[in-house]
Amino acid sequence: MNERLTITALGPHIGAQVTNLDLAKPLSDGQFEQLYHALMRHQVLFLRDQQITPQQQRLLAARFGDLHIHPVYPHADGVDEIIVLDTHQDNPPDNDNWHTDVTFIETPPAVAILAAKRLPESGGDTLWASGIAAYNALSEPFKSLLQGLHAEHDFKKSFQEYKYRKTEEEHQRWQQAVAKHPPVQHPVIRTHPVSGRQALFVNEGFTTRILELSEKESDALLGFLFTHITKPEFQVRWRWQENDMAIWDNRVTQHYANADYYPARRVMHRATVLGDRPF
Ligand SMILES: O=C(O)CCC(=O)C(=O)O
Ligand SMILES: [Fe+2]
Repeated sequence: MNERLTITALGPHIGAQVTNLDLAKPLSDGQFEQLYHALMRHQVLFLRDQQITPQQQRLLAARFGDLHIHPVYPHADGVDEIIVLDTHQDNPPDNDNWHTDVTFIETPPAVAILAAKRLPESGGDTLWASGIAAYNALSEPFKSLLQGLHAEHDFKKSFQEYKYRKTEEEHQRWQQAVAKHPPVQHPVIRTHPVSGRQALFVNEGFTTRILELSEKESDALLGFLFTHITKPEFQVRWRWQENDMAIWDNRVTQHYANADYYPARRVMHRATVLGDRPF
């Protein structure tokens, strides 16, 4: 059996397409190793024509580590670890901001796996940015300034109360999630635990302030960094087809889900693999 994956880079900094792999079947150790290696190098991988059930997606994700169960997003029937992002007229998209998933916990996800189940006629692309490329593009004095700094990440910055008031039950779930998720602190620059590469690790979705700076300094610096990450040079943009999958290294990337298709419907399934404490 030919087990070699075909990996085609989509740009010099971030993104690659993988062919010759069926993610619905259990991967051999050799296939998994190649996939993981490609993920470390390219940070986000794309695969077309993947017919995968929530159960199979959970099994695939579990190869990468322990899975996260999201505190507020709904999940697939009987599969708590698979988030269903079903956006339509009455449930507007809310990932149209640059963010790294779940940085509001002490051990933010290492990897996330997204499957496109139902797409609008056009639009709904997703963009990923490399925190490694963004960091590398900074000047040396600026890198030195950032090295010693820590930032606060807060669940409430993206999951705002007004969005969770449709029913009493929904509001209670939100309140419990807030109580369970006080703000956490992470370094502004993190070191990838496997590749050793350094990456910018603040994101507009969850990062509220830099702890060692005055409020005005923090606002100015975060404002610059949030803009810096949006440079197209650091990015890859994926135009989805149904049954596409994306796998990203959530330790060193951010992403933005374009909401241009609203109010049309779009359904995605996500599995989220826990990581370790950033350093
Ligand atoms: O819907 C998308 O394309 C991405 C949504 C998102 O931010 C996520 O799955 O983490
Ligand atoms: Fe996300």
